[in-house]
Amino acid sequence: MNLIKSQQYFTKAQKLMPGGVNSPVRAFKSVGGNPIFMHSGKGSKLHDVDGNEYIDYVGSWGPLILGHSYPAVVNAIKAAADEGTSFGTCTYAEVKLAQLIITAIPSIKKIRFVNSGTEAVMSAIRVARAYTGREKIIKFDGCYHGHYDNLLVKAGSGLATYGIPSSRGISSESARNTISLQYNDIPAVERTLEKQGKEIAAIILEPVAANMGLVLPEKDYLLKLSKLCKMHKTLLIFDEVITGFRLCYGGAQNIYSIEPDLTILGKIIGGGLPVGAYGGRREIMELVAPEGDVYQAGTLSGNPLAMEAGSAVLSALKHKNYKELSDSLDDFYFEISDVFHRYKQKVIVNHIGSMFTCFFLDKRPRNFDEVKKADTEKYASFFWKLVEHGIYFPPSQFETCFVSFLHSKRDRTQTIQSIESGVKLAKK
Ligand code: KE4
Repeated sequence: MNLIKSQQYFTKAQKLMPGGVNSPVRAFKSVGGNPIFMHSGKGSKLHDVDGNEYIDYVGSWGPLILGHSYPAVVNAIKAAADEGTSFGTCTYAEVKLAQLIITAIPSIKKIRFVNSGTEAVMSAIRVARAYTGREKIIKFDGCYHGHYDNLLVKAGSGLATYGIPSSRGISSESARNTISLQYNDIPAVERTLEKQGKEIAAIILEPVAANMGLVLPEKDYLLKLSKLCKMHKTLLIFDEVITGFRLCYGGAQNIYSIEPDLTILGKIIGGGLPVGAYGGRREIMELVAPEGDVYQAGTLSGNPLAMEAGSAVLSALKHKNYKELSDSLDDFYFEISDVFHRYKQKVIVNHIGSMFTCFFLDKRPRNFDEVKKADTEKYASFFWKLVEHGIYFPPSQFETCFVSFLHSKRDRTQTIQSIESGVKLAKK
């Protein structure tokens, strides 16, 4: 397979940027080899700089539920750009996107746009501390909420990929206020709230965990968390940066019928442009400056191109049939599992809607400790066999695959065939 240009570009990139990348998980370190440089995307396909084509299951790590270069999104960005790229003023584009999101997610009464999920998480934690007058935060091992100092503790995504529980450079002060517990372990939350409830401002989690690979909440887990938060006057923050508009036209909260106090959004609501957002109960969000005295600001927050891209995505998603997509994928996930089963490969396929992970494990993982037992070497070999067959999975066992509305039945058939070819090779 010709990856010459990617290798040349990576050699140059490594001289210019740390690890040659602008985000660690792109560096392919956990799967070995050099990262593939992509040149363009169309629908479900990616094209690299050497002319190879791939069926893409990364989707820019979640934003591209409508696939690459979705015409309505591209046209919205072009039209907005023709009017100017940024004004540093109010624009109607922000109002439009805010209205679409607030109509789709009832728990969000007011919303603030920022430029990344990390920025949204930082700001939500700040306003939660201001609202409760408390400092401590509960998070969960393997959940990832961006590279915010306070939450880079036993985090997932790139930290899990590199097996680093935290990060250097984090002050002991900022980590001191963070308690990280096992996901899906209600008794641990009960014990912690019993002991320290009066100090805990918020519990933050991914309602469906996607940064340790895909791990689903167990029955009533989210409901029990919500009840415990109410009992201890601790705020419940759903980080829906991935799940927002991924599993339905709204948040995972709409599916599980839970109303968190605050919600974090990103990825899909920006259609591939840099956007994050936090929002929730009116009395909490009204603490945010300039209405209140919790300061948060951003030069490019609410950028018109990103706002118009987001509105184009949500306007298109309003008419998409999420259930049909999910139902059409049940056979796909079954066939993937069946291939591994037929070749006696110990692989568990966790899936929900258009999200899935192939864990090289023999038991369905419920939390980060169990996920960490996955055979990352086998995953790495599997990843490269798929690349050779024109299939692009995440370059990490601890990330989630995403299917778009643009992936065709033919794409799925080709993927199954490629997985079977790869597994057959692995058996030799
Ligand atoms: P950003 O700051 O990267 O926009 O968002 C941080 C974030 C917050 N919350 C959740 C649930 C997230 O998944 C993320 C970022 N996701 C990772 C991929 N799993 C970003 C990929 C990367 O770091 O390059």
